[in-house]
Amino acid sequence: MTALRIILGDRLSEQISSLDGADPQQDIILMCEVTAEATYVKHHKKKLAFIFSAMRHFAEELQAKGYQVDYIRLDQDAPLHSFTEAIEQIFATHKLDHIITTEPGEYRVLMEQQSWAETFDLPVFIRPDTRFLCNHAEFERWSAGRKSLRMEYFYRDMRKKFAVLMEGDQPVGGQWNFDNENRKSPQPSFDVPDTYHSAPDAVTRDVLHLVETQFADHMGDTSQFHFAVTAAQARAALAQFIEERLPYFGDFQDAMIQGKPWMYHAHIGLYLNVGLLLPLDCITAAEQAYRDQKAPLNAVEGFIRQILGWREFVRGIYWQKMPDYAELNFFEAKRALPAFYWDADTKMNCMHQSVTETAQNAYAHHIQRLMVLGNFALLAGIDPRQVNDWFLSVYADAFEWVELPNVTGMALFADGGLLASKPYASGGTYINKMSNYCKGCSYKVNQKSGPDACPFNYLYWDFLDRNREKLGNNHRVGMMYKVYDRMADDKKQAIYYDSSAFLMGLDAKTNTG
Ligand code: DLZ
Ligand code: SF4
Repeated sequence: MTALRIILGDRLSEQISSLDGADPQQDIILMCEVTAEATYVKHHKKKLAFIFSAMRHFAEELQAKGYQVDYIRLDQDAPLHSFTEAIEQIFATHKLDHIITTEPGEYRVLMEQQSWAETFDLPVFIRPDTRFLCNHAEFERWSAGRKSLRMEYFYRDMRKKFAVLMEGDQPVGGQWNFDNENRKSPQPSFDVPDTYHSAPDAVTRDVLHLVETQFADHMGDTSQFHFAVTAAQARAALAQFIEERLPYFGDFQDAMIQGKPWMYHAHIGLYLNVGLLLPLDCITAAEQAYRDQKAPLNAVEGFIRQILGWREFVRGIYWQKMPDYAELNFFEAKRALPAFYWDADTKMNCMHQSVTETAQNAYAHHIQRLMVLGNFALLAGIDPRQVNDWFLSVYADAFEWVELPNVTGMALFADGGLLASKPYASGGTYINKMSNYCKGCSYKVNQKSGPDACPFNYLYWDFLDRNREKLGNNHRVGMMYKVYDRMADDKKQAIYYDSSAFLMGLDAKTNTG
């Protein structure tokens, strides 16, 4: 029995289930670069280069181990459009009995995989993605009968299940979560270590050329490409993070400093999400650093929570709630995404810096994404579909299973509170506390109204006022309504007028802030 084994661009691990039991002599492994995947949203150039280069390196590694890999490139004479077309091409030259693949990271692709049995009249085996630490059945069991789903309880169960940071049945340090220690303000004088750099080799240089020629109108450029593109390099990137940045990761997790895009974050999400790193390897390395007294508990716990808790949790929600989840729009937000999400042309310095760094690096750290870029979209009432497409295309680590719940659920509260207990809305004060952006801004963060006032300030109150019907009963927001209701009428009016003028300006694209 000869199998066609399919490996998609975000499943680049020898542990991937579609390779289980593979016969290197007989089976054909198919990997394909296809235009549909590169363009269904216009992925950032560095993201495309990262995925294609990592795919080509992985194919070479499999070939060196004796596997027969049929690798379809986009820079061949007639590039292929879709996965289905690529399979058709293989069947034209090979006699194969069945197809084996691993479930994808997107509902859209799962639908495509499920159509293959009929299209090709063959058995198709879609195996579970065993790289994740919580499978679908376990997540169903955990979530069954719960009124609301909160990551914290899920995370505690995962800590116990994998005996991570545990002393017997108790959490190390007597607390599950040290987030309250993780909000220190930034010091611009910090000498933040640089992120991992790997020089592009011949394979990567080919891919960079391909991306520049075939995807010239996508965001970003390909200069100074430095991502890891093999598992060995990704492990080096992880080791560098653990050694140089993990000790400070917790304290300054929410800090933003102008001109320092990488801060003390790990920048390994892209490697985890395509399979160059495995979750337990990252968790074990961080825990070891704590046990060796090389990093404090608040940093290590915070990092582990992202991988063992949040990452698994959002994936569970995604598969449980799709396809409806992609359509949710709790606030009925309809505004078009402003052009400055692409060209950074805005006077709001926090937005300008975050978009500029996104364009340069296909990366922004979580608090820029959440508190600046996501928060603005929430306050301004931008259509969740457009916000999701933007986040999905511009970040190298973004695949729909992780991007959609983070944006729709966490940043936009467009699921009405399934994922978060209240909208993550904030005015300029919090951005000012956690960054030095406001110092270089044309707007004044301390001004609440008038042409120079920080737009986040009035938009925050206007957002609450606009959505009272939907949020008024949320007891975590109730306090803020009390503050608003106590404001003098002229203050309320100023909020309304400033917000209306600003939002009309956004719509007219004359005043983009
Ligand atoms: C994101 C992406 C891109 C840009 N290109 C490819 C590709 O050419 N070939 C491929 O196999 N996968 C690619 N991917 C990832 C897919 O779009 C999709 O996110 C995953 O296959 C879902 O598991
Ligand atoms: Fe952003 Fe407002 Fe600060 Fe300007 S003043 S950087 S718009 S928070």
